[in-house]
Amino acid sequence: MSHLERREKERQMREAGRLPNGQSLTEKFPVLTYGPTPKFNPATWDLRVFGAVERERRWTWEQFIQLPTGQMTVDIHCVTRWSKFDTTWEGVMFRDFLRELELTDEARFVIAHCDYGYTTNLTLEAMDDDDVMLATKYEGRWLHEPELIEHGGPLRTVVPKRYFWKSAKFLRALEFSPVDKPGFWEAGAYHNEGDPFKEERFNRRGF
Ligand SMILES: Nc1nc2c(c(=O)[nH]1)N[C@H]1C(S)=C(S)[C@@H](COP(=O)(O)O)O[C@H]1N2
Ligand SMILES: [Mo]
Repeated sequence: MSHLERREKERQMREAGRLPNGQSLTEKFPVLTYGPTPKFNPATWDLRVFGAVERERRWTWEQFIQLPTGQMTVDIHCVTRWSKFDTTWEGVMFRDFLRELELTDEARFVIAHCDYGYTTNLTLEAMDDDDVMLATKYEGRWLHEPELIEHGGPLRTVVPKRYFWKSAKFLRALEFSPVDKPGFWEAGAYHNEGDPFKEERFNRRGF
């Protein structure tokens, strides 16, 4: 895509309400990970659910991939100012996953816990949306394949209505919490909500 073509596409997407202010279009898929990429071992991998639930739960890889899956094509927006349109993901829709659980009345926040300690927080309200997914595939290919594993294999959340740092790669546990727990970036300079269309990039500490 030439420079002029890109500018034209950005103009169209902004007019269509799909390109937030301060973002520009990328055709690449940059990798942004703080720290190393974990190795995936299907024999030992698990996904845990704990906190404000009637019963703590655990899925092995074999069990997790038995869950019903869905597909979605969405735009993603990174706070480092790139946006990528029409990315296709497959996995367990978060709303379907919630039906597997029994939350207590206290559950108000969802904290995603990843390998190597990365965390990110969102309200249950933001997570309980029809475009939030626990994704195992990108563009039809497993995220744990070597070419894609840096993008969060074998499992990541995808939360299209928030900046992409809130889409947790290498997901290993979901904590339902009565109180908010600012995550890895949110505890620093990043905004707690991170809505790209409101340009919620930084909090008061980061301006
Ligand atoms: N576990 C984990 N998840 C993470 C990150 C990380 O460092 N560790 N980085 C976040 C950030 S800042 C972004 S922009 C996206 C990048 O996803 P990508 O590498 O697939 O583009 O993942 C998010 N999820
Ligand atoms: Mo990011």
